[in-house]
Amino acid sequence: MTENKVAIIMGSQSDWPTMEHAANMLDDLDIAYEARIVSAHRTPERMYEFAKSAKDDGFAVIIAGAGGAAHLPGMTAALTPLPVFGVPIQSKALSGQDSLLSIVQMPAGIPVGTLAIGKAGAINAALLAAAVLAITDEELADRLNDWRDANSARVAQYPSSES
Ligand code: RP5
Repeated sequence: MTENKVAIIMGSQSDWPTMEHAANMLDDLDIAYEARIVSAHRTPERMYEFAKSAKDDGFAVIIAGAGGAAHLPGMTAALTPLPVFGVPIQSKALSGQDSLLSIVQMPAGIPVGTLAIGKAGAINAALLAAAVLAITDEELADRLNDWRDANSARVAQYPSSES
């Protein structure tokens, strides 16, 4: 088990079906994480306390999922020196384009690494977190390489009509 911990935070319980994909990916790579609901709008004090203490609490990377007017990743990034990867949740009203633009358009000075909308973004956020941790963790680097090899091996050479 990799000791460096990843924090998966999200603005709402309704984000979990998306963010669970990040958690599952971290499980597959045997990376320790904690998942928490931390809303920039509804629980701003919780967000502040989490972000200010995240580094001292032993987290190394933060994955933050939010939808709509998605301030959580940017606000969190403003409060911690840790790398923050933002996952735009696929909102009902605008299919996640609101989430994406809210997260990706950070003014210069406070970066948020923004992933794709929805499930793909959640999975890739976990893989990106793994890649960061793997820089200083050779065993994790091997597991990540194995996962990538297996991912390649799952791609058939030829298309099939059978589902
Ligand atoms: C955001 O508002 C959350 O990240 C969520 O994606 C969105 C809607 O939240 P709920 O109304 O479903 O709780 O803060």
